[in-house]
Amino acid sequence: MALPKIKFTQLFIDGQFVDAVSGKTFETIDPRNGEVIAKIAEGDKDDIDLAVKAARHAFDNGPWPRFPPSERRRMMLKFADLIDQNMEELAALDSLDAGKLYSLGKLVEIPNAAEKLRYYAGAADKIHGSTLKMSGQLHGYTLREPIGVVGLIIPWNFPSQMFTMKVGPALAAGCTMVVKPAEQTPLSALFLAHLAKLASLPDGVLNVVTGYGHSAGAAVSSHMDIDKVSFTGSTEVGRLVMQAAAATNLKPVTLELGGKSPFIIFDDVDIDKVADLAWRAITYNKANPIPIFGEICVAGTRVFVQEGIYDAFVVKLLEKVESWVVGDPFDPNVHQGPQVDEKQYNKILSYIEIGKKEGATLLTGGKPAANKGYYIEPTIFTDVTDDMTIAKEEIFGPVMSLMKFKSVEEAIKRGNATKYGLAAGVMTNDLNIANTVSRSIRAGIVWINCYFAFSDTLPYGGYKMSGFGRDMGMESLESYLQTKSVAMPIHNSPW
Ligand code: TXE
Repeated sequence: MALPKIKFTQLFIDGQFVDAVSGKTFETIDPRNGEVIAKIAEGDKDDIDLAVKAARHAFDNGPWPRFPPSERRRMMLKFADLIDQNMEELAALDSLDAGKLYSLGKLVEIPNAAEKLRYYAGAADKIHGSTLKMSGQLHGYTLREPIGVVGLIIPWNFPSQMFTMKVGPALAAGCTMVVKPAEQTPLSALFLAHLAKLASLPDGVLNVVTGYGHSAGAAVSSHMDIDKVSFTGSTEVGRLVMQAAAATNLKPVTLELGGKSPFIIFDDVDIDKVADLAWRAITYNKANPIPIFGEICVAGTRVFVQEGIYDAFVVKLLEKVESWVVGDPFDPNVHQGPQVDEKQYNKILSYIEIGKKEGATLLTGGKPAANKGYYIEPTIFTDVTDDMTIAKEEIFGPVMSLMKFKSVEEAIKRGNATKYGLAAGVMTNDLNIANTVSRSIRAGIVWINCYFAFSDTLPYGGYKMSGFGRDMGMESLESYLQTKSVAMPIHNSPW
């Protein structure tokens, strides 16, 4: 297919595409070959200030929070329709920028990005408070009001979906916003800003400032006039965001951070089916049949297999690897595209070296899969112990650690032996085991006999150092609202 033409490279502030105040630009890189795709405006603190000013004005004086909710819904639905109408271009932009499989973008991710807007559009007119009894001759009620101007800092692994996942509830609540996309993947965010304008969102409601995390991102989290920040990214940066929020205006933050999810397989399962699922649990988001390879925070990277089926399971996994094609994400026959950038590519390769040095056995893979671009072979380690670095730290790539266990108790204990708590998978046909393990694992989402079973309706977020607060579902909408209690005498006389 023809590669997309890059139409938008400037910041989107107050309804206009503009250069950065500094006039600076940065290069966005094609992970298939390391070549420059385009030069993008490099926003920093001055641009964030302008974007916040526009968002503040739109919030304090503009129509968005004052619209009847049905009007917000109508515009959000139009925005979603425009995403559908531009599905191929958006999917291609994300493939080009992030190395994501084009076919999956078109089939799954971009349609889903539109659906997220529809889900929250439907909620826009269902936001309401309560009427409450008070003592004496008083009654009270609550109003659910938009929290104000929000800062949305998003990563590169799901550029379009993360955009609407955060923008959707913020719009429905009546907030105005500044989005800071990842420096690796600015293209689709700018295209989405253009669609928002076509959908008639009033100027200043949705602003997009592309640029680096240490400058533009940090200016969002420390801004005195941003009322809330929603962040998805690394645990290290999540900590900085929270510190900046605390050191400035005490804005609430929601953090969706790293993970090291256990995928626990008991020996009563159908090995063939579960090997397939386990493979997808580590390869998702770069792999077909479900979407950059393992670049997803819920990746089931620690695969615990009960001893009775361990050897047979290893054989099945190797069969999957044999038919696995790593290559250009625009090629429909390819299962796995490149990693997003050189930094991630080097990070993954260095973890593979650490795994070997610490004594894990490299069963397959472990090397670059091409001589240009950021391609890495699907990699499986066996003989991994819980204290090895590859079993503890988030690798964010196609690297699976296989571990053997004996009992339910051992599986729970080792599954929980991580500072993270984002997701877990439990594969068994025994209901007692499924219920016991799912209730004992400390993670924000547990999948029983499935993996990556996401839905816009299902809240999503972490326990422990995987963060707090939830994206998706009505719980996310709640975090863009605040409650005002109003009290008044029942009879119109001073109380
Ligand atoms: O993340 P960063 P990176 C994990 C994954 C990955 C690692 C590093 O393990 O290998 O993080 O990835 C912005 N103030 N995840 O370096 O730096 C940045 O510009 C405010 C997990 O890409 O956390 C980008 O928009 N913002 C993850 C966003 O934060 C700052 C997804 C994420 O970048 C900032 C991605 C600062 N000081 C990586 N510094 C997940 N949970 O899905 C950077 N940013």
